[in-house]
Amino acid sequence: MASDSEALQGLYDKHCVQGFKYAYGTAGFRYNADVLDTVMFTTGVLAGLRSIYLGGKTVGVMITASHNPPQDNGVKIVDPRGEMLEKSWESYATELANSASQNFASFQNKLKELLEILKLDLMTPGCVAVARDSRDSGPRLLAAFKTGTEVLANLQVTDHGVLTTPQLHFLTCKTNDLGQGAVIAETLYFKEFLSAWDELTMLCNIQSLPYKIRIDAANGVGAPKVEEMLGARSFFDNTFTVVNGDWKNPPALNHLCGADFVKTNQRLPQGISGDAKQGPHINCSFDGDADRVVFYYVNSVGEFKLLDGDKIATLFAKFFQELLQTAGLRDELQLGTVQTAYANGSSTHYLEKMLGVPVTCTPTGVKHLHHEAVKFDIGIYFEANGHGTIVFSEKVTELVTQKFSDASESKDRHNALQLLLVFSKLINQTVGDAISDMLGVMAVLSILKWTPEQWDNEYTDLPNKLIKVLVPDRTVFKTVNAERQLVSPVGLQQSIDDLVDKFDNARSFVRASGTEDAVRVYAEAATRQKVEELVTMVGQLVE
Ligand code: 16G
Ligand code: ZN
Repeated sequence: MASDSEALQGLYDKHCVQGFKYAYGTAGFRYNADVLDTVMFTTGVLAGLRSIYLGGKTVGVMITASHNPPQDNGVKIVDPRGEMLEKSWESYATELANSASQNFASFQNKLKELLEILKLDLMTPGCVAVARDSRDSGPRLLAAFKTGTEVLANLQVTDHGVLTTPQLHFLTCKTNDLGQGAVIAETLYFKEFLSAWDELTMLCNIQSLPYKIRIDAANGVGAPKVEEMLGARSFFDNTFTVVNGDWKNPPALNHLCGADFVKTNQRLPQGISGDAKQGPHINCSFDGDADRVVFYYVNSVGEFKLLDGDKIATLFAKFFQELLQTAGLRDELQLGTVQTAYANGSSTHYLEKMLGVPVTCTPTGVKHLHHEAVKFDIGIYFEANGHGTIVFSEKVTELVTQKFSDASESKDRHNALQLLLVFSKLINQTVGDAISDMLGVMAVLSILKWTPEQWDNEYTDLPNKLIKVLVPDRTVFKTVNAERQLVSPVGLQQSIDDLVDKFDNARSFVRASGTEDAVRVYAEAATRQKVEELVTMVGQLVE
């Protein structure tokens, strides 16, 4: 405890160094691990304050840099329901970190100011749950974080050790649901999703997966977790293989593998070959903290075919629409999808025109998508990069339970109603979760009896390309309309539009990255060659 100045300084001096300027970005603070000690310390303080502010509810903290290279790390705060930290607190987090990065006196003043604005007392009890991914800077940064929590006198800190990001979101939510006294451990996560899987396979009479699955775990924390989880069921015996599972070798993390590598380079990761002798199978890649997943296969003529976040969203949309129809709930429950500007134009067309499912577009970043998805009864959101989930409103459970008690309903209808409930348990609704999404996709494919090709054939992606352009100051690139239009630099959007008009079926947008010092340029067009031309030309306009 550090109510007096000297004790507070003692804690500050243990980890804080001066001079770096921090900003809470799309997914928290994320930088080279060498500069993170100070912000880890202040995040310990801030997470504690957030818990006290919320009446002692448990607030989660995840130490990870997701798909970034091994030398990076980061930290993000998770609110009690498992969702991302509320926006107004992002600025408190940034201000507190930057005050500590100036000197002790500024930190002390900023802390005092926050306590006054928020009307908080450092003596009030609170709870924080923390976990980290497999990076080698994790233990050092965790220690700085824990010292920060000591600034609060009565803060209970639960250290969950090494977890995937979605496990931490899930456990944070469960801790608050189950209340004081409940034993919250990782086993709860495995149990929850495995029981949903058991229920589903029993209900649909699925004895085994239709084909084998190879999981590229990006040499990250997803590897031991998915192995432990699937290993616990004989159902999965001989049906899955983990490749790039070397999570105890931090320099290998995300290197030539993982969801981001596969999506960005549109090619197979290291360790997975397109060899036809493997027998029928599907592949998927997680990212470094297992909150993203993309699928892929190699077709009969040897081409690499990606089944990304858009394909996952459309698969679920089609499936749930049919399920609602069979359950007799199509008019009563609203199904909708949420995408970003990166969604392939063909996927949006398929959802809106072929399926008749509404699509909302939001800026990049899970918090934006999640926020819109909860407005639907069944809200499916996926970024093209594979990050996403499905959220179910309370009305789903209520209506299903109500209909279920009606004995006059047919057997098919009963089954569909039950399936809706089981899916709401199989999906990690708190945040995108590679393991839970993977099981969700495998469940749908097994029920529909679809091969990867059949899934892929629902629509054809427009050729697309994403490039990164380095500019002197990316903050001048300001967008509106869910990042699809630039309002600054003035005139640039008009020039892009004039270019796009010269191409068939084309689209292009430019936005400043929220995680890197660069501007991203995305383009789609009717052919590979045209998309190359367009993206290069728009890139030149931006430079
Ligand atoms: C973060 C976001 C991810 C988004 C990416 C965009 C979360 C948890 N993660 O990793 O969803 O796609 O940023 O990065 O929200 P960019 O702004 O550099 O393009
Ligand atoms: Zn991630």
